[in-house]
Amino acid sequence: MNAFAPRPLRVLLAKLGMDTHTVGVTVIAHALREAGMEVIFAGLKQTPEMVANAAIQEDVDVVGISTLSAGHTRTLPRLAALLREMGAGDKLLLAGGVIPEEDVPFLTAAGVQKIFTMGSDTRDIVAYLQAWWSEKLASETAP
Ligand code: B12
Repeated sequence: MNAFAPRPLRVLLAKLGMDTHTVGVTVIAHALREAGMEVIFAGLKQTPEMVANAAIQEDVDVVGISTLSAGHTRTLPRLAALLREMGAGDKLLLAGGVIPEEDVPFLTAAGVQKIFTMGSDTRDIVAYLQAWWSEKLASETAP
């Protein structure tokens, strides 16, 4: 890597609770890796505490949760709160999967910055992350 090039975006992907739908998270992991991002998969059956700890230990920029079996209105706000409490509120918290539209305002108010529901185009997800990362790098290097 060019010493002057920005470091790649680091993303932690995980699934919370008993949700064992793995296709979406696998598709996202491949798409982000193909776009040059570093992707770590924390695995299935994680708790919000496990994910928050892994996010800090792995020093990721983004935490992405894939959720298809409900429970997201309980687990995602808990994860957002833990990240804030642990001083990691600057990490981007994303979620995707089967999330009813009516839950979106509640989740965004609780600290999930962006939600990509069923049928989202992976190119839109990559573009969103690239734009967020460029903005973050620009704000970090601004005089
Ligand atoms: C395949 C499937 C299964 C397979 C899973 C196999 C596997 N290893 O993944 C099997 C048969 C095992 C299964 C089991 C069950 N399933 Co199922 N399953 C599905 C199905 C048909 C497709 C899911 C899928 O793979 N989609 C393809 C991927 C590519 O799409 P995706 O995951 O949505 O991901 C996209 C976006 O959501 C987004 N995204 C997803 N994750 C992330 C993460 C991030 C960070 C980002 C940015 C974006 C993102 O980007 C992706 C690309 O567009 C859905 C119906 C559906 N149409 O979604 C039901 C569905 C999810 N299942 C459902 C249910 C109820 C179950 C069971 C409870 C059934 C049962 N009674 O046993 C169990 C639960 C098992 C468990 N413990 O979790 C319900 C969930 C209902 C709900 N949430 O309210 C659904 C919606 C079916 C329905 N209409 O009722 N299932």
